[in-house]
Amino acid sequence: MKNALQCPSLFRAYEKHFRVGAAINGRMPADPAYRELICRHFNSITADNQMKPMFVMDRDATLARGDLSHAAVSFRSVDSLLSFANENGIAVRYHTLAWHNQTPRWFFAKDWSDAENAEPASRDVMLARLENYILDVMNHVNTCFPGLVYTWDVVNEAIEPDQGGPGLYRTRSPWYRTCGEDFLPAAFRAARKGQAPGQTLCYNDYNAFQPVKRDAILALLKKLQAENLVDTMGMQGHYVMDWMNVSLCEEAARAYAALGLKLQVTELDIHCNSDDEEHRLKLAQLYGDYFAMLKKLSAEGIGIEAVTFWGVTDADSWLTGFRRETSYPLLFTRDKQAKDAYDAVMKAAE
Ligand code: 9MR
Repeated sequence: MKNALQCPSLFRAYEKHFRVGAAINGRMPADPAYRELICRHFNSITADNQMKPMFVMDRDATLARGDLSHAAVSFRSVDSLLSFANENGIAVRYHTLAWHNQTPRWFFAKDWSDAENAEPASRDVMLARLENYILDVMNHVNTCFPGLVYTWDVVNEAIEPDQGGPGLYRTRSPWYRTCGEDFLPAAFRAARKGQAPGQTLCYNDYNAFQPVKRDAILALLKKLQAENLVDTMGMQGHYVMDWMNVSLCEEAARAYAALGLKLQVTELDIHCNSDDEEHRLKLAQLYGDYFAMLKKLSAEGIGIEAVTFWGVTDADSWLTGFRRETSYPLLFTRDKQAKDAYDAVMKAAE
């Protein structure tokens, strides 16, 4: 294995096709080895957490402001990441504006109460809070860091077949419970108002390759397109080695692109619970096939804006905690060595 700090750049290898990005955490910009690794291999970053509503919405300031339809926001964690990107000439994808998760529960309460059984705010109030929040974030980012963000995850993970009523919407989401499916077009309308020229608006979801979920997402995207509200489909791409199916990913990517949308792979990793030789080679095969497929789509003229890994090295992956076993899902080892999977991705670019 080779030191990832000395290997040829991933993003340069794919420059003709799409940006290559990574999700980073708040500690990485202060770590010289991570800084070097990120700048060498990625020309797009997003935050694994710091840009999510729970890190931006400020309850004390909201209570002090006393406006029941307008939460106060604080951009400390967002700005430190945007400054890092800005100083190093790295573009940013903003993840995420409207999400059922990592949004404080008080944001959905009638009187900003933080109690578990608080009375929810009405639909109209929630739609006003949603628009105010989205515009506050977009205006701040576009004013303080003009030209830095190229794409916004406007709504994340609204379709969930296991909870699905009509349309297979995620019915247990506080957004769905307060506003029904109307929160989706409302979020995108606000984002259209807040976007700067050249930025794209993205719907983002996981398991977007699975036929049942894919078809529900396609129906949602068509509704949004009828009002020209969405530009890009974000296929997250959290895969598991034993069931990842590159052909199904290709079929789904083609179906989204056939609507006239751009594509992004927004959160790529392949869970794998060993790094013995057999697993290393299988991981390399899957990554190689996957990137070859993406490159083929791009060569055919399908617009792929970016492919973003969910983490930089295996040490940063959320999967180890989530799967309750050590995971080896990315291209670089915990010691920042380039794996066979890195070689396979580079080979697919040739
Ligand atoms: O990587 C994120 C992890 O640190 C958080 O604990 C988790 C909380 O839900 O969110 C992770 O990121 C998720 C992303 O925001 C949306 N798609 C699924 C990702 C992995 O769970």
